[in-house]
Amino acid sequence: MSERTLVLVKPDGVARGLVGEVISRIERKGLKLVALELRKVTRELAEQHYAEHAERPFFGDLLEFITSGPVVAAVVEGPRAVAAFRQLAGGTDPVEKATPGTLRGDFGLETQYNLVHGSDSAESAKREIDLWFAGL
Ligand code: RTP
Ligand code: MG
Repeated sequence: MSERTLVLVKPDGVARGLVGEVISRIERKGLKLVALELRKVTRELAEQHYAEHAERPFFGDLLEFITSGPVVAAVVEGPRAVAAFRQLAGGTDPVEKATPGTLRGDFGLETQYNLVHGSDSAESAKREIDLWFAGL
């Protein structure tokens, strides 16, 4: 059974030239790209995307960061795609949680600048894909 997930290469990943690395790992894992686009993120889109964190102390910084430069947005498909990409990404804190061999573990140092986003459930994926790629 195939499912879809929304992947973002965040502004830090794009600025550091890690788009190819992220795409390459997605493809080598066996997942398939069904949409891929470089996007400037508006504040409105950022607020909707991260709505679940609206009450968190880091929300303002998170919005500043995610709108600070272009992101690469992708829809990725395959068996257990949500969990499979979260495995490739590694834990949210690139040092304390992500292990070497993961994107965050290999390339990240700080929780805010953790390179990639991946939907955290099939329900989140559906909501986020509708938000970023309406009609896909
Ligand atoms: P994401 O949604 O971006 O894929 O990351 P995630 O599921 O691993 O982590 P989540 O808890 O959803 O947090 C969303 C993003 O907010 C930033 N963050 N900063 N300063 C902090 O304590 C803090 N905590 C989270 C990170 O950029 C995180 O990816
Ligand atoms: Mg999350």
